[in-house]
Amino acid sequence: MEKSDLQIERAKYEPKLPKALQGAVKVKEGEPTQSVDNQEEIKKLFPNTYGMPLVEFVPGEEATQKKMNVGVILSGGQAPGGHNVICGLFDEIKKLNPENRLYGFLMGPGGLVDHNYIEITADLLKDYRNTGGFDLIGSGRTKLEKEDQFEKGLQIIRKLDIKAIVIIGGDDSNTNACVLAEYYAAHKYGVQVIGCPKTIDGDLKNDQIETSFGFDTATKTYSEVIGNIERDCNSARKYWHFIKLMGRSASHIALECALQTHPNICLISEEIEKNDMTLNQIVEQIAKVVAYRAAQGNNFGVVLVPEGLIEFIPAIGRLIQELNDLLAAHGADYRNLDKDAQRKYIISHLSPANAETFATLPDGVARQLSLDRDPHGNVQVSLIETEKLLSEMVGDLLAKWKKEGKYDGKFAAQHHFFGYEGRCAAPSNFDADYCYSLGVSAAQLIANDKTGYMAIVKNLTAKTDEWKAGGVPITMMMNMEKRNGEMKPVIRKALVDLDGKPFKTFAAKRDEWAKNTEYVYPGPIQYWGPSDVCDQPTKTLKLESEK
Ligand code: FBP
Repeated sequence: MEKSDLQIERAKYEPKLPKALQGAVKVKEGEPTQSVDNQEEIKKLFPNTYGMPLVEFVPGEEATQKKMNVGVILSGGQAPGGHNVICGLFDEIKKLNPENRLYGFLMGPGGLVDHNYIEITADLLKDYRNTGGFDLIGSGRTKLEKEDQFEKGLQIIRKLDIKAIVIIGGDDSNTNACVLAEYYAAHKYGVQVIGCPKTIDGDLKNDQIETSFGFDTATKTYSEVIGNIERDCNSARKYWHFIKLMGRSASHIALECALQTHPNICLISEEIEKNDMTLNQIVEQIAKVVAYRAAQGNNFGVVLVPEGLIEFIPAIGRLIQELNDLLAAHGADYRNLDKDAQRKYIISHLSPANAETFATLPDGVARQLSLDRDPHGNVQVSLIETEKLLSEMVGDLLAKWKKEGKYDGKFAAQHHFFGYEGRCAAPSNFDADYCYSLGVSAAQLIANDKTGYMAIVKNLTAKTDEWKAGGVPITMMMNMEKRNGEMKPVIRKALVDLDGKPFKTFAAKRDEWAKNTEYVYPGPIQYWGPSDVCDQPTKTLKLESEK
């Protein structure tokens, strides 16, 4: 495979590790833990992995380790740095004992069930150090939840003499990691399962996880392109750019990009939900800014739209809830109908209020909402063109205002969706270091016989040397939520905190950004150069750490 000059140079980068992980390591255990909610139910469901203590790694004594083989799985959407987690894991297990082996299961959790794997060797890994993507072993969204999957997985685990499986994934995949850990512990199979916090969405965070990996690089990549669009917009002064940004549920990505680029408008789904806003109110809010700027002679602007917006508009959220239950219960009879019959079927099976909301939605959106969910029961919001829906509705409202003599500007819209563009970018120095450290922590959790834990690295706004590494019991992050029509134990998703510093900082500035043109052009991620440019974490992380 031919490599770019940047790839060749970047491969030489040596990720920095926290002090505690640089030499031999020992475990310092904290107090027993509890789940964030529904303690009794979670304890009952996870009797073997509930209540375990937090773990921190501190410098220890060199000791010879017994040989151990490890399996690794990449699960869900790509996130920059996944390859570095695998590199950290590989290097550490080889350091513990050169005879240790690492196996990669192919194309996500399905690889474990179907026994598709490769051995990951130093030679293979050398082309993947500090690279983006998950292409070393591929990823997938197969949900690991059934006993027969766990048993089939066990066959290959036994054949390869694997001591532990590391699942690198988001909240859903780590929930499954915990279910698998509990199952293997309950059956006394002696197989450990360790999770690792991945997702560009940034919604896998809590008191123990400061950020999920990939968020840093993805938001910097999107902010670079948003900045370029802003500059184009400010040069031609003739378009309104509607930019949808990935992040299935939470608006962390949109918020971080807004903090980096100062767009004229950035919608935050969590605020829209809290204020019980309708789609028409959102449209009116945008149209007012367009009209204000037009009156100043500025017929241009940039609007950031979080991907998950539609689910947070309360009336549409209620509709989706009922649709989820309906599809879970009657998906099979509905799937064989043609398009028109499907629409009628849905309207006739919904409660009157939700049927009315459904009937008023543009055809394309209504259809997307009633398509199959992903294997974890989520609406596939990346397929819904909210940016176009909003700009069309804004255009219609402005045309109405024009007729009424309330507005006299020009409105021409351009649409963009940034999601896949950022998920496989070469990891920033932050993500390269963070991911490598997570891989090393995962190896240490395994060597220290832990199961049902997620590898963590904290204190991330300090110098890498001062980062703190360890593990958090996955059950500690769980509560009960409805999925596919049933109450299930899941890791609680972190939405944008409207009382938190990142949102408040944005909220204090957004009126000025709407009226004036105060764009910031962050430029591309830099891998070499002044530390102030190359090693800075996200604004979200910095503001959150200020407390
Ligand atoms: P994960 O939660 O698995 O990290 O994936 C998140 C995400 O990138 C979302 O932002 C997006 O909605 C979704 O994946 C898209 O999924 P797919 O890759 O299957 O199209």
